[in-house]
Amino acid sequence: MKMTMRWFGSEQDHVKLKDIRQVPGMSGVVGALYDVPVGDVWPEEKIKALMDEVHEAGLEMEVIESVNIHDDIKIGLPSRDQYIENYKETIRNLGKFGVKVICYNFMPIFDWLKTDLHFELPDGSFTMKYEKAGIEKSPQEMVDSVLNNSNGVILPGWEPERLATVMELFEAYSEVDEAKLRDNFKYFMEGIMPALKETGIKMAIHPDDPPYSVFGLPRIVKNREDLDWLMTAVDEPENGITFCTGSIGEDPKNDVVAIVGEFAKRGRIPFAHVRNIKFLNETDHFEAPHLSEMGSLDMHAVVKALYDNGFDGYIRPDHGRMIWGEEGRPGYGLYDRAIGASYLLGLWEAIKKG
Ligand code: DNO
Repeated sequence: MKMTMRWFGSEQDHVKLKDIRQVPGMSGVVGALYDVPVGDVWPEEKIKALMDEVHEAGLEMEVIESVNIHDDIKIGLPSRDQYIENYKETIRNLGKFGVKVICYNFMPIFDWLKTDLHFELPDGSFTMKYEKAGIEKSPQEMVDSVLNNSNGVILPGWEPERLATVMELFEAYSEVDEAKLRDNFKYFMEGIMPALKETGIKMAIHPDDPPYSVFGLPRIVKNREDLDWLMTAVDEPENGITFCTGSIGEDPKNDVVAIVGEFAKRGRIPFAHVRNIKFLNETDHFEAPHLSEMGSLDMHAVVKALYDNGFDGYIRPDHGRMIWGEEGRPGYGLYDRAIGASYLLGLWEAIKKG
């Protein structure tokens, strides 16, 4: 198991590589290129420059999050073949620099959704909250409210250029139901498989957040059955999961511990996002500190399910609260993620020696 932390690059991230390095047990960062338009090939020189910077700081970068999937692939337009070729080229380029895992998602239009990015907890810290009623607005209103409340930083998956045309995107997805989206996933995964086999890179699909349909859009990574379909449809070890406890756990019907254990045992979890959430009721929650007793998920049981089932991939503590006056990208402060990582490493050590 390797512990990592997401890092948005020296231009965009208020957290410095040298500070990440000082977090005990941190093997590396999870990075990405943020200035390559979705669908374009990631150029070797840019990958190299980023990799060199990370290595100079004494860290690794074996996981990329995300190489995003062009909407034409998810919609299934004829132009998808070119985008799949580009994706293969990006995989090969990343493989040249030691990348082992690519995290991505297959959510139409929106990546993750939260309704409050600065929810204050009784201890004075700030976290993110999700209330189902909060997304009962038009897609355009949703986009505006997220873009206007993100502290001037671009949230992952919420690139303003792409979302500027959100209503046109909705039109383009009008014929895409879950069955079609599944077909398009299979077509994509089979298409890139030769590049994965050549490089040894594993793809790790991120679950839908929240794990149900929003704004009438199809979603295909919501629960155990979906994960089983995805893994069986292209039954290769390179077709894997980014197991995100906070996303799968948002549906109280999902048995997070059983699901993570099953897919770890099947060897299909190269990467895990491990964080806690606290339910306010059946549908709403906030992102809680990692500690089991502070949230609704049993973190000891999650880590144990990974350990007992032979997990040997990468973990990141995923999100953290904003504490000690830190300001920056919601969910991605240094301090609380460092505390979360230490706690998870402590659980791991105790289980291993147990
Ligand atoms: C949110 C992240 C997601 C994730 C993408 C993967 O903080 O977990 O944005 O990176 O869904 O493509």
